[in-house]
Amino acid sequence: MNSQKEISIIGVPADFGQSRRGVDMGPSAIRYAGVVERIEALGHIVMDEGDIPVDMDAPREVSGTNLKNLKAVTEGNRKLAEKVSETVRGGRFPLVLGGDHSIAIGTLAGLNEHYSNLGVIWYDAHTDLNTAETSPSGNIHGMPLAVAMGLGHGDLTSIGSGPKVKPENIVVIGARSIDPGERELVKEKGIRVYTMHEIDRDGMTAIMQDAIRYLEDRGVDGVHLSLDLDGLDPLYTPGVGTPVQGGLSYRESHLAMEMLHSVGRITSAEFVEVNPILDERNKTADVAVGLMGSLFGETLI
Ligand code: 5AB
Ligand code: MN
Ligand code: MN
Ligand code: MN
Repeated sequence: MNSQKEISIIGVPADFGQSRRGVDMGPSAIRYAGVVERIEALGHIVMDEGDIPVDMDAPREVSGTNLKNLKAVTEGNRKLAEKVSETVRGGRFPLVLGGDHSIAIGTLAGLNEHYSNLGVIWYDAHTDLNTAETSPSGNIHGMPLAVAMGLGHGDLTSIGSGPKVKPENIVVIGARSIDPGERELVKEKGIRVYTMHEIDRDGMTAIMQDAIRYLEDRGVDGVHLSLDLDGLDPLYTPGVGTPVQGGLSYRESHLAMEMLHSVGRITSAEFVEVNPILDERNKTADVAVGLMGSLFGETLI
């Protein structure tokens, strides 16, 4: 039986963390794919809180800092942090819809007001551990996990107070595109990364069991799922800005969500990087909504 949750859907129509237009339409595409109905059908109470106001007319800056659109990213994330914090304060489960992955900065800042030992599951082809010093692109969507650990530009790390997550409370699942600076940080900080190699070798069941046990052993007081749709293979989710071949399958991803549901420890989630302009007939948004279904208790029978 499903334990009933009150879920607040928070849209973040922002694309400033990367350079391809269209990902700001992700929340619309996910709503169009039926997210509210899908989760309500499972017996949960769903409130669609609409979108965080994002100034899409903000100028696109390519400053010399290797942090594209720093001001717009900072502003959007401040608002999101506020909204996420208010949601948790009200006893509701924040379900954040992106938008590019830079919005995780705001989500984690908001969660940090309420958890002192948060665990994070980062489901992604990438580790998103760059800083301005290591980023090959200057795109902030490749940096949110570093920012959450307190590393990076002060404008970003100072959203909310202090570091938002301890490196030893992070698990990354599905990584297969890791930049040299990120690889160094993974080693230096001892971040638990399950690359595609481990998943191919051991299978998704063993990996998820290990990841869940690892976080439990850390004594986490909440677990946030940050799911970048490019964690899946582009065969299943073509509508993403930075696709990488050789990714997680549709079934592996559902299995992962089903296992997370059965453990019952996820306290917040975000689904990001859905870009309807790059998509095929809203396929990526459909997959996102299906995965949310599994996360919130949908079963095949
Ligand atoms: B995503 C890359 N590592 O920093 C960079 O989609 C890609 O949020 C980042 O995971 C991809 O530009 C960021 C090459
Ligand atoms: Mn990614
Ligand atoms: Mn990402
Ligand atoms: Mn991407």
